[in-house]
Amino acid sequence: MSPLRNCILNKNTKAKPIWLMRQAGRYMPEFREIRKKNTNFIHLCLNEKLSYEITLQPIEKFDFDAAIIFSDILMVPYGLGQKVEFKKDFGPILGDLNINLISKINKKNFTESLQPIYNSIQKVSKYTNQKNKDLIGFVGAPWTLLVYMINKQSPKKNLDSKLFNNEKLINEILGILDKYIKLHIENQVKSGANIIQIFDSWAELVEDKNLEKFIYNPTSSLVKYTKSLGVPVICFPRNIKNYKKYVEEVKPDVINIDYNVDPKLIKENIDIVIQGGLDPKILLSDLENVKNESLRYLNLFKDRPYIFNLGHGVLPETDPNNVDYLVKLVKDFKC
Ligand code: 1CP
Repeated sequence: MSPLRNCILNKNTKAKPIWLMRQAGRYMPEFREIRKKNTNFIHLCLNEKLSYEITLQPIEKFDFDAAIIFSDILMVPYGLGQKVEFKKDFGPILGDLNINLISKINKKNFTESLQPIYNSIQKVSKYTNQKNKDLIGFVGAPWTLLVYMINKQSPKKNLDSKLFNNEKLINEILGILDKYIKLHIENQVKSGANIIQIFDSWAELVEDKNLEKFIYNPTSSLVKYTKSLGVPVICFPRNIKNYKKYVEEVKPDVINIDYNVDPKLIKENIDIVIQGGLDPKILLSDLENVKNESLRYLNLFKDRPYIFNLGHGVLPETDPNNVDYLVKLVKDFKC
């Protein structure tokens, strides 16, 4: 069985499979070369030949155990007809959210506008099946997509909390997102993705009293749906305060932890498969430090099913040689 599925489904502890969030991206000179010639990021995500090539760049270079399809969580708002652009050195900029327009989208239009992503998944899955590797499809969680859709830019830049006061509108958008994120999951699974990861990058912005309505309920609906397709699901509610409660409420197969949480406490309190944790900044330091910090996670989760990953995405300034060193270290680790 492929390495991640063996860890997730059979609770295998003998090997620690490894892949990294944002493994296909800006720290790789091979990616930057392609990106220079393709200034429109959305078009790049919808170029099935290049998306296939970019997805496999880190697999061929570092021999990761899983590929993650080169795309973006904001392809769902794009598929719903909202304008999405990526401005250099700024990040995403979305157009006004026109609920009347979005309500007119149907499943057929949505699937057609994202078809190149599904074609790319089909091609990558032939490669990953042949090499006995996994292929991760992904979506943004409803809350995180809602934040980008109504804030129209990263909340890192600015977030107007008044935007969330219109409860009727928020509920309407959450309803639409539930339907179309499920469709995006289904299309990826039908094309060959054999694991789904749900990114809730802005889970930390939700106050405790609203967790049920914005995080637990909408995400557990997606988790149930993904499981019904026979595919395991990994959740990453970045910087959520209470991972234990999240796992109890949302019931993913795997929980990806961030780097601010103490992994010892996670080990003591959570008994499902764990993924990630290492601070991506560690990869900017020297190899000795990379070794010591990585061994901390590997030794701690030695007797547990554990997928090696980071506590957030690989940073653009990361030296690819450090990534190479890390992958070898994890693969040589004896459990
Ligand atoms: O060259 C460039 O400027 C583009 C940089 C880039 C890349 C390589 C963006 C812009 N997205 C991606 C790809 C991407 N995004 C992947 C591909 C597969 C991989 O290698 O992992 C994935 C899984 C994502 C997921 C994603 N996009 C998330 C969730 C994970 C996370 O990092 O928190 C989020 C929040 C986004 C939105 C997004 N896409 C890109 C940017 C700059 C942002 C905004 C981030 C922010 O708000 O600061």
